[in-house]
Amino acid sequence: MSLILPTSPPESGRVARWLASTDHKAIGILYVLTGMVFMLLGGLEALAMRAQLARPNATLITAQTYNEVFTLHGTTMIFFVVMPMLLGFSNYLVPLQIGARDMAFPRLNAFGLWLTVMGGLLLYASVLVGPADAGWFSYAPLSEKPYAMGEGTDFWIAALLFAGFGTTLTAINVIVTAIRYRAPGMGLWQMPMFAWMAFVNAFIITFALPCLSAALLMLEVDRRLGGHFFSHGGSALLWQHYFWLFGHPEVYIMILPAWGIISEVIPVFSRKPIFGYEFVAGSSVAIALLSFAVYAHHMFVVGLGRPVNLAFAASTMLIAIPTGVKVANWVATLWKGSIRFELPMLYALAFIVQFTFGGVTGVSFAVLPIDWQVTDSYYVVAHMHYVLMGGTIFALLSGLHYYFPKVTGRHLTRSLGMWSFWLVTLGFNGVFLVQHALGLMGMPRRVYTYPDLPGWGLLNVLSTLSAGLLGVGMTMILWNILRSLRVGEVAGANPWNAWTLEWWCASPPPPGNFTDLPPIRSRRPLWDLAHPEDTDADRPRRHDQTHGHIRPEEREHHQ
Ligand code: HEM
Ligand SMILES: [Cu+2]
Repeated sequence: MSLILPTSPPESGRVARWLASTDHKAIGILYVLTGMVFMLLGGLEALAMRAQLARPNATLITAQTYNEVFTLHGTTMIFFVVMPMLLGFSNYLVPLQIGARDMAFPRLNAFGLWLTVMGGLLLYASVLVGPADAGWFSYAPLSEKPYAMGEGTDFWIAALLFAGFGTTLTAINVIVTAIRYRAPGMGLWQMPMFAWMAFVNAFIITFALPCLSAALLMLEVDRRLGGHFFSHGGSALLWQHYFWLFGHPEVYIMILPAWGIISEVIPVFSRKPIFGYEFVAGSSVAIALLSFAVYAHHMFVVGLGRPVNLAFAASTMLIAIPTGVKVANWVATLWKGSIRFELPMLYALAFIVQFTFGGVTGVSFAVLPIDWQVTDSYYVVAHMHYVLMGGTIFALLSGLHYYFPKVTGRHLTRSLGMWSFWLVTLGFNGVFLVQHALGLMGMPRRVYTYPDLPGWGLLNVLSTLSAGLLGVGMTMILWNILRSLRVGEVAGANPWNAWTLEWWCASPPPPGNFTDLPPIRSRRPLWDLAHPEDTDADRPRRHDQTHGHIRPEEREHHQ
C-alpha cells in the first residue's frame, strides 16, 4: 500500500496551531507559560515544606516525603521555572530587539521548547514511582544504588537530560540569531542590553550544560550498567566537581537575563540612557569567563586542601567586582533621573536592593572561615533565595509588568499590581531575612525538622507566615494576568515611551514582527526618531553635567 500525503495541511484549531507554531513569539510565550505552571507546583511544594518547618519537632510530613518534596522543589524551580521563563524572554525579545523577523532556526527552537516540556513531564511522572530524594544537586553516593533504589532518580536524570539538551539548542539559536540577524546599522555594541545579556548567557549555557549532561550519563551508567564513576570504588567527589562546574555557571545563567531585564527597565523609567553601557555589557563577558573558575567555592568543606581553597576563594572575590560594576551602573542611571514609579520600576528597585544583599552574603562565603561556619546552614538557603528569588524572580516580575502590554496589547491593572507588589516584597523578605539569623544560630539546611532550641521556633513560624503572604501576592499576580487579558487598559505600540526596536512594532507584534524599521544610528533608534534635532548618534556624550546627567529636553518631555 502506498502512502498518500495530504496536499494541504489538515485544518487545525487555534490551540493546535499554537502548539505547532515555530514563531519565536509563540515559543517565547509557551516557555513562560510552562514556567508559570511549574511555578505553581514548585510554590505548593515550598508551602508544604514551610508548613512542616513552622514548628519544632513537627510530624506533618515524614522525613522521606520531605526529601522528595525538597528535591522536586529545587529541581522544578531551577530547571522548569527560572530557566524556561528566562529562555521565554530571550526567545520573545531577542529577535524583536535586534529588528529580526524570527530566530535563525525556528524549528530547532520549537524542538528545544518541547524537549524542556518533556523534561518537566518526566520529572512529575516520577511521582508515580516515588520521586528522587537526593536534592537538586543529587550528591553521590546518595543518588547511587543502594542509597536510591527506586526509579525516581532515573526519571530525574532523564528529565534533566531532556531539559538540558533543549536549553542548549535554544542557546545556539540565540547566538546565531544575534550574530547574523541584526538589523542593518546595529553593531554588537548597539544591541539593546537584554539582547546582550541573552547573547552572553547563551555562551555560558553552551559550555556549562554539557558538564551536567556528562555527569548525568555517568550516574545512569553507575546505576543501571554497573559503572563505578561515583561509587563502588569511584569518587563521590568527582560528581561534585562535575556538578558544580555546571552548577556555578548555572547561577549566572539564571541571573544574566535578569540583569538584562533590569538594564532595560531602569533607564526607561529614569528617562536616561543606561550609564556605562560598555561596562554593563563588558562586565557580563568577564563574568561569563570567571563563572567557570569559581565553582569549587561550593566545595570548601570537602577537603580539597588549602591552596585549592585559597585559589577559589580569590576567584570568588574577583567575580564580585564585575557584579558590583553592574549595580553601580544601575544606581548611576537612577541618579538624578526623573523616576517614574510604575510597577516594572518598583520590581526593578526591589531587585537592586535584594540582589545586592544576596551578593554581599555571597562574598561573605568566599571568606573561608565564614563559609566553614555557615555552610549547610539556613544562611546559605537565605543567600541563594535572595539572589534567585529576590533577584531573578523579581526581575522576571519586572519584565512581566513591562512587556505584558507588548505581548498582549493590554496593561496589567495597576491597583491590583500595587497590592501584589507589596505582598510579594514583604512576604519574600519575611520568609528569607530571618533565615540568615537561623543559619547563624546553627540551624542546618536540608532537614525535615529541628529541635526546640531558643529562638528557632519563633523565627521559623515568622518565616512560614510570610510564605503565606508571598503565596497570596503571587496568586494575585496570576489573577491580574488573567483579568487584564480581558479588561486591561489598551496599550499602544510604545506605552512606556521606550527607545528600543521591540517598541516600534505593534502590540502584539504581527507575524514577521516588522513591516519597516526606523533608521538605526545609535543604541536608541526611537529616541533619535522622536528628537531629530538632538540624536544620540550626533551627540553620543550625553551626560550633561549642568543638568545632572539628564537632558533638559528629556525632563520637559516627561513632566
Ligand atoms: C557576588 C556574587 C556571588 C557570590 C560571591 C556567591 C557565592 C556563593 C558561595 C560561596 C556559595 C556556597 C555556599 C556554601 O554552600 O557553603 C553559594 C551558594 C549558592 N549560590 Fe551564590 N554567590 C553569588 C551570587 C549568586 C547568584 C547570582 C545566584 C543565583 C542567581 C546564586 C545562587 C546560589 C545557590 C543556588 C547556592 C546554593 C547551592 C546549593 O548548595 O544548593 N549565587 N554562593
Ligand atoms: Cu557558586
